[in-house]
Amino acid sequence: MRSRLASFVLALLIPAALVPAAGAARAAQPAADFNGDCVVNGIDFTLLARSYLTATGSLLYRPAYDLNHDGVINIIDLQIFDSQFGQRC
Ligand SMILES: [Ca+2]
Ligand SMILES: [Ca+2]
Repeated sequence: MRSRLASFVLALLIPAALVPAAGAARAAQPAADFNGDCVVNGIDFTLLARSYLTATGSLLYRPAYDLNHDGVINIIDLQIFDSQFGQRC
């Protein structure tokens, strides 16, 4: 919840059209947005690439990058990533 002071300051600094209303629904974050910046781009690809061809038990395996949750980060996850590339929140 945004404080009244924060809302006031935002109203002074940012045009109203750019400020979401308090409680406004936000589009769902794509699963492939690994760094949480609300866009699936090359940065997320770099993160996935570091764990490519790893499986559960590997030090480099990251569950978040296993987009189909099968315990392996491979071409299937890359295809899912590709289908989400460019998506935004
Ligand atoms: Ca991202
Ligand atoms: Ca997988």
